[in-house]
Amino acid sequence: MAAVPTQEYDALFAAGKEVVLQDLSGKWALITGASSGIGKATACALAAAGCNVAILARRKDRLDEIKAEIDKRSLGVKVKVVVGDVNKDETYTALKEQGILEGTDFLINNAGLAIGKDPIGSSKLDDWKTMLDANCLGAFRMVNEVLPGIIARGGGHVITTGSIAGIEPYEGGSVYCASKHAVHAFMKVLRYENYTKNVRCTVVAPGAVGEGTEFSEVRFKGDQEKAAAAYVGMQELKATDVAAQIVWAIRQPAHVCLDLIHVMPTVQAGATRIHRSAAIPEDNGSTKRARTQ
Ligand code: 8X3
Repeated sequence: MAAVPTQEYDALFAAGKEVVLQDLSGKWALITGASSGIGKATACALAAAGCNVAILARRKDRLDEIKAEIDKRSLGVKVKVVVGDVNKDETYTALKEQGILEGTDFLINNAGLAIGKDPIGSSKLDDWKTMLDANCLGAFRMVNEVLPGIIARGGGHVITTGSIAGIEPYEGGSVYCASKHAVHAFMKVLRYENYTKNVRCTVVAPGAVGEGTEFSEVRFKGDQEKAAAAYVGMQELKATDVAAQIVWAIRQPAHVCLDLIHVMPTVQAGATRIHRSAAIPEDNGSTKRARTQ
């Protein structure tokens, strides 16, 4: 039997300063939920990394704005806009017509939401349906439709936005947590079924993500005060923090798959363990006053 190859010292030292990342030029990423938050940040970050992007969401004006921003930066990438809902048949017709179903290398399966934070017994059925439709059925269907093309192209990457809520449920989060647990389970099965086909599968599971997103506003149905209260006294994650993780996962060497990226604010150690304080550390080592309501 051949010996396991050794790694030279030069390689050991290089790992700390010259990370070899994959070149994304000529590749296509399809990003769902791309009109805001993590999806929008990921579209911009991937374009900056040289990847062509197909951006999908329901709000055309937002998508057009993102396309214009990418175009004006002359990044040398192409942008396709798809206006649609991940649960509608016509969205998949449009994806097919634009050659996206067959042409995607990386699916950033991000569309989803939390809506309502009422306890079981007084939750709204419509809120549950909305979350299950978007977070589960829509996300699962998107993978089902895009995966054959990825396999036909010789491999690729499916990244789905999970959550701390998919790892640790919490009061008031019943169906949101259930939907994200389902997402994590679905992605595990996807991994089991595709690790022999050069398809990488990643769940990115953030804790509290506020800045740059509409997450909390949507959850609290436009109540700005309640939405802001979620992040008082803490530096939560920004949309760009999560986007950077997604780009990092995609750009890993081809033999490396990040199955789960569980990224949390430094001050959050669990779904309900958040340290809130009067002063928030900044990246430069100083502190700023905590956000207040
Ligand atoms: C978003 C994080 O903690 O609001 O998925 O569920 S949390």
